[in-house]
Amino acid sequence: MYAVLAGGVGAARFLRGLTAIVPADEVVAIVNVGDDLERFGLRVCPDLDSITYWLSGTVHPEQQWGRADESHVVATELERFGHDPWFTLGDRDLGVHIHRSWRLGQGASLSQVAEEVRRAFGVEVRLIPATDDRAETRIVTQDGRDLHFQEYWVGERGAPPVAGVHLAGAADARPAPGVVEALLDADAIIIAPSNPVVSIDTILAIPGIAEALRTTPVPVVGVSPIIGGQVVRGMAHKLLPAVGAEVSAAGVAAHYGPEVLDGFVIDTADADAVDAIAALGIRCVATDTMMDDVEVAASLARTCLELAAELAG
Ligand code: FO1
Repeated sequence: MYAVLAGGVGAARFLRGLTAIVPADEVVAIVNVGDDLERFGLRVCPDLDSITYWLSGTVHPEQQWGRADESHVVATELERFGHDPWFTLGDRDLGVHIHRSWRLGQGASLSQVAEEVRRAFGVEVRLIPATDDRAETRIVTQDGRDLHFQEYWVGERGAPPVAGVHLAGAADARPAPGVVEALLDADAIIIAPSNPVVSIDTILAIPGIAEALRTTPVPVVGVSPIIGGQVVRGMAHKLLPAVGAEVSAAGVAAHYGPEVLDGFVIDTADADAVDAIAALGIRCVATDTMMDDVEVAASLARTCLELAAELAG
């Protein structure tokens, strides 16, 4: 069994590669829920939904989030009442949010609903939210505002300079059922090339998860989300400095640290960082990490599993 700490798009691409080389039903993704938000009384889970849509082949190919063949009839009707369409919810996407919110209203847990949704989409990878409790990524801007992640990223296009990031509610949150067990029983644990601050740190901030990673005998291999010193997608380059981390492959390895990481896979463009990362006590390998297609993602996944096997040996 393979456990993958996952955010959104980068994790989805990696999981497509991993499930090309190992049986999908041997893969468990522990998914960030810090991006989640309530909209019109509905619970929206961007990272769980992005991975579900990617792995079921229903993701919007250009946006890389939301659904392909989407329409926005409901969103347009909502504008009739003066609702600002700052966060677009398509009609097909709303189907998931309505079902999820209805089930949560019946008392189901988020992990129970995540299991129903991924099965309904024919996704064989088990998707477990990092926590069933409320934990919300907040961005503190340098001008003193405390914004929900989506208000910062979508509402303000990620423009405001960032002073800090925190996961509101983390102190009272518990790992969802199956999370710690997966981290202790896996053959390998992979930290996907997701945003280190708002996708991975927000998983590690749930009490018990970072501790499980530090104490598990299972090898933990991370994948750098930085290629050639640049982020592949998103805003990690704006958030890493806010948490005191350098925007580089070595900076991310140091940010996770040798307590968590046993190995780190970086891109060949950053191969000059291999020695610096090894000096941290983290075994480092350079390979092609730009997952433009499933073949590269599969090759990257294979490199991760080979490194994990070497570390286990
Ligand atoms: N991203 C945008 O840039 N604009 C949107 O209106 C938007 C809506 C949206 C709705 C559902 C969903 O699951 C994701 C959505 N996203 C949107 C992407 C979202 O901000 C990101 O997927 C993650 O939260 C960050 O990786």
